[in-house]
Amino acid sequence: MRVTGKCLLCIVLVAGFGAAQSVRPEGTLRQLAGRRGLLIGAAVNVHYLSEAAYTRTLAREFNMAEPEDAMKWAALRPCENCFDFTDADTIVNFARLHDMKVRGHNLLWHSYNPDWLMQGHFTSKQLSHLLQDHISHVAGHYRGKVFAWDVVNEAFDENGKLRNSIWYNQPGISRPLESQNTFFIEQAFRWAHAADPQALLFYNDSEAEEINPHSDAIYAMALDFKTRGVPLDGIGMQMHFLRGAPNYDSIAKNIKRLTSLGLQIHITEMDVALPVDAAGRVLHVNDLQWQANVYRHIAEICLANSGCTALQTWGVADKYSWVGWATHHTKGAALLFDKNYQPKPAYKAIKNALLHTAYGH
Ligand code: 9MR
Repeated sequence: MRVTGKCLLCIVLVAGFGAAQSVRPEGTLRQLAGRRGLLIGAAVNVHYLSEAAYTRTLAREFNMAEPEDAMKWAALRPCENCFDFTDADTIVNFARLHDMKVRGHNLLWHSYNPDWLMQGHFTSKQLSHLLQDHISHVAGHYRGKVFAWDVVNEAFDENGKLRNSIWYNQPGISRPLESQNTFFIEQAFRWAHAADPQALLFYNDSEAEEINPHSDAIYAMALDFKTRGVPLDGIGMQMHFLRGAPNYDSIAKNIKRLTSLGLQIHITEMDVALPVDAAGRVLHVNDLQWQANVYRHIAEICLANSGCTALQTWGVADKYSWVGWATHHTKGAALLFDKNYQPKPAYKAIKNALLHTAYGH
């Protein structure tokens, strides 16, 4: 047989397809998750979209993306009267091109705010206007493109107390005398709903996955909001596991009490950190299987409750992850793909959960 240039390409493509099939006969993560009606996501950093292995892995394995930083105030709002949507738009366009849903993160946080805002000595009334304007502008810009927003991020501390912030009490946005102390959160949700009535609106927090004073405070707020018709659709559970395995029963119970209010749960920022050497290599090879078990348990808990509709990791591969700098590079290797974008046991474990866990009610 004469092999023309075109045929040669066919052979390469068929060979490549065959290889991919033999590595992953059951399909990619997003294919399996799609069959289960689960969104499987990754936090995305615009700087790495120029790296072929990064974009290939992201588009092949995930059906949801969330800008890791590009939608935060400091990124979007370089000065009081200007918005810069360049990086965030790049991520949103990438996701849309690859048929991925986009989660927005976030509209109100005590952290990662621009200096002009933090040092502007604004009055409560001015802060109200700034926040309303920001939410309308940003949620309006992404109307129909961002399907779910982390409207408010990490407003409570681990004791269930509202954290000090410009939005809450320093000096806090202006509020009616008789209002609750969660008024600034409520207001953010109402403004987000007005800007994009179709978007799902989430409250997102960390270390509030299990039943504890932190999650009790979030539950109390959620119950109050649902009772009074504040447009809250779901709770984001970050699930950064940096210090060992969580209490799975407690997480399942917390998810159940929240979904019983009619709320969705999104697992929004999952990673499972392992001890690593200075080069980022895992110290104990058995840890990879331990890590896989944590991922599998969480995926199973999510799949067992039909209100848990998304599972997202905080990054695509171990090559780039906040865990390294947050732990002075003593921990890392926290994601589903290693530094060379090769799938880890945790990847297989989530697939097994998707293939074998019974449907939730
Ligand atoms: O991973 C994010 C890192 O790149 C940023 O520098 C940092 C500050 O904006 O935020 C990190 O992401 C955080 C997320 O926005 C909220 N939950 C905790 C995440 C890890 O710190």
